[in-house]
Amino acid sequence: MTDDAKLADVRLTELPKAAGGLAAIASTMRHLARDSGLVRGGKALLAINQPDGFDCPGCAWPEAAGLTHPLVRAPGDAHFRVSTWDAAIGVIADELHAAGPDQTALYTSGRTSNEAAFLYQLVGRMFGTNNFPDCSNMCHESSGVALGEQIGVGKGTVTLDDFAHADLILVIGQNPGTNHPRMLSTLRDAARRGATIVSINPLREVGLARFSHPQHPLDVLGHSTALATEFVQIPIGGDQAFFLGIGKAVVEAGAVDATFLADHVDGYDAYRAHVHATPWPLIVARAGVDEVTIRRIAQRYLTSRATIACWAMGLTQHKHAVATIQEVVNVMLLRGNIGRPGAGLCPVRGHSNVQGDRTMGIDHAPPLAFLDRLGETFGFAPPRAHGLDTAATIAAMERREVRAFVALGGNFLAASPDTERTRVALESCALVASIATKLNRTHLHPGARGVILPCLGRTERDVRSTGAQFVTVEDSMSMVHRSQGVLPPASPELRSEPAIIAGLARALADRLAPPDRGILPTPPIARVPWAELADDYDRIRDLIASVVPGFADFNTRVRTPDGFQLPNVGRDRSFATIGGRAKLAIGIPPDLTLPPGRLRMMTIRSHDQYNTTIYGLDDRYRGVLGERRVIFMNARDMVERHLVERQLVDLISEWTERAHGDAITTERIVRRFIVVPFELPRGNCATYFPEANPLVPLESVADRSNTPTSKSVVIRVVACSPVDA
Ligand SMILES: Nc1nc2c(c(=O)[nH]1)N[C@H]1C(S)=C(S)[C@@H](COP(=O)(O)OP(=O)(O)OC[C@H]3O[C@@H](n4cnc5c(=O)[nH]c(N)nc54)[C@H](O)[C@@H]3O)O[C@H]1N2
Ligand SMILES: Nc1nc2c(c(=O)[nH]1)N[C@H]1C(S)=C(S)[C@@H](COP(=O)(O)OP(=O)(O)OC[C@H]3O[C@@H](n4cnc5c(=O)[nH]c(N)nc54)[C@H](O)[C@@H]3O)O[C@H]1N2
Ligand SMILES: [Mo]
Repeated sequence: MTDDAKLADVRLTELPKAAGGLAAIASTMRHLARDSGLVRGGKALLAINQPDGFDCPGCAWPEAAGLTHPLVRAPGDAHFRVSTWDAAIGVIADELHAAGPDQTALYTSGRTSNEAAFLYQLVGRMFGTNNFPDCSNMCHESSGVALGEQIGVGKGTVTLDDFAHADLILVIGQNPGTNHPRMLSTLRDAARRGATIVSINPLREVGLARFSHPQHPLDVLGHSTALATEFVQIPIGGDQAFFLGIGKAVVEAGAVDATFLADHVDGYDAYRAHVHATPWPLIVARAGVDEVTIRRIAQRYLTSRATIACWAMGLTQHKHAVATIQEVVNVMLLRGNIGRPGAGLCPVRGHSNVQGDRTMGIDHAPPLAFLDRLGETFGFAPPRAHGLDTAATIAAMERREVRAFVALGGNFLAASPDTERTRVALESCALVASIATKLNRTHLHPGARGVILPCLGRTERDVRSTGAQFVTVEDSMSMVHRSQGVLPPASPELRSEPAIIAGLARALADRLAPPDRGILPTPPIARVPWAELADDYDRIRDLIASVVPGFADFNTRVRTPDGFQLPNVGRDRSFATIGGRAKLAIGIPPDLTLPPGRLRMMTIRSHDQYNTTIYGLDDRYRGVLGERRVIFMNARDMVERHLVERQLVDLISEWTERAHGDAITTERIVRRFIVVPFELPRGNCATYFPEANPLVPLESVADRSNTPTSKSVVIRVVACSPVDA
């Protein structure tokens, strides 16, 4: 390094030995105090996950309202102005009407309740579009595609109780210590009972090493439980080859469950031939894990009577994500580890209702059977052509083929890939409207018109003319239960999501069927009793019961203390939706060789953030305080590039596309990131989401699920010149 290259002022600390404990309580309380006022926050904390409380919105932090009136920005205005509800909703209805259904996109983030999601997809489809991009497209879409093909349902198959009976729990590409803290107590109980937990991850995440329970007095005083028995430090993207290797070892050992395969699974002969034909050296080279280790984990798997495989974004956000997840499913099918106690598949979801939103029809490629039932129930012909997902929506905006954009929650700009392009795409729209609990970056980059509608958060009481309402959500284990806010609303102006959507539906119906239309028949959208639905959510649930399978007697069953569980053709081993048999998949693992000098970058979460909402700049589990624009690098990769700890660097991603035989490379850059040495595999590096999103090329998506490859971006690291620094 040159003498005058500047070092950043960032504090790097020792990594803590355990996750949870007093520090975690202190941190949660700090955020509650800052967000909601300590009194509101304290009360909210007590009500989280109680039978009569609201569901933990993924990380137990209540939302701050921060918004109390509808806001509208007119064309040419520099600022938003306070508006009335009618006027603001009228602007959205006008713009949707002008753009038409094909040029409208309706985004959903995963906190939306079942009731709101159902109304939202209904109004969108009655308007005439399947353009329902959602956060799932960037999240577990790859899991949904992989599982849908292999077991006939795009969801996990385990229940919480299975964790009490598993011998082996694989935690693959997931950091529960930060992102699923409630899962840690489940893992701790499993570990105490003697279950083996194997973490497969490029990082030795502290939260998986040891855990002290914040509600357990002894734990808080410093006792902690060892969690992961074993840690496999896999390079980014090595999982497909790794699991092919496990499968090969199982087959070679003659340890498959032949009865289960014969009775329930298609494709074993082809699979066996495929693993025999794939040599160990190729598997080892592509997994980046040595054969001894692969065989050791395979041995653990062979001796386990019941195994659960959990995974999250470390598997879903790669070009080969679908094939990788299918290789995990293959391994599980080989020994019948699906649909029996203590065994199964567990894609661990993010947002509290992202799974339920999909069940309710938030889907750009909805099953035709769903559309048929929707059409029968509401007397209309839903559009059947596939709509746009998240990446396709941004590309369509760039081509001026999406003109009106409505977001039910979320932060589309900051969460999407290729931030700069997404910003320009949003700004090119005629309308960007958001229904939100708090302001975020997306709202600051509207199109010609911008509308922001403030809604009640999940923690707030929702009282309609028929009385206090509750909503429902579905968790990662397909349990449907109630969620009811306990706090007084931050402002009497706030409306609930179902009420806002019903209001939009009526305004749209007015435009599509003006009162002076003469003898023309009333269109279906004008025949739905939107106002009554918004006043009594039981009526929405009755409609859901008649459209969505598994929701019969919805209103009765959801009033039981724990709610109810949806049927699952994987768990019941019927595989009824795919002809009665599960499928083994054949895949060839990718060659991960990088061009000289390049690194493969994953974008990950820190402790003090919830997706695009950053609560603090510390990541105490990774020992970085006060700064998020950091790049974690292997020390030898640093030396090779003459970089030192805390040096300022620019990160440049490269994306090559082949068009008409020509290769065209585009570059994206983020400046002044800080180098932090970290124990990760050679050739790999990590940055934080969303700071590094400008580097993720819009076209770099997973095969078949179209999920942005946020965990696999090829970059080079360049020292900032002394002038920059
Ligand atoms: N506090 C908090 N909780 C959250 C969220 C939050 O932002 N903050 N977000 C919520 C949401 S929407 C989601 S989807 C979940 C996300 O939960 P996670 O999936 O745990 O989140 P990430 O930080 O993206 O971490 C992915 C993990 O995958 C590892 N990884 C990366 N690439 C690979 C790979 O190629 N192979 C393997 N085996 N591992 C890899 C990373 O090292 C990291 O440990 O969390 C939810 N909960
Ligand atoms: N590079 C990179 N990009 C990623 C990821 C990654 O790992 N790396 N992860 C991806 C993943 S897994 C996901 S899920 C997406 C997340 O994408 P989004 O879901 O779009 O993003 P969030 O940050 O969760 O959205 C937060 C906003 O939602 C609004 N909100 C919160 N609660 C409510 C509510 O109850 N109702 C309403 N109406 N609004 C509410 C608030 O305005 C808040 O600012 O990001 C994806 N992007
Ligand atoms: Mo997510």
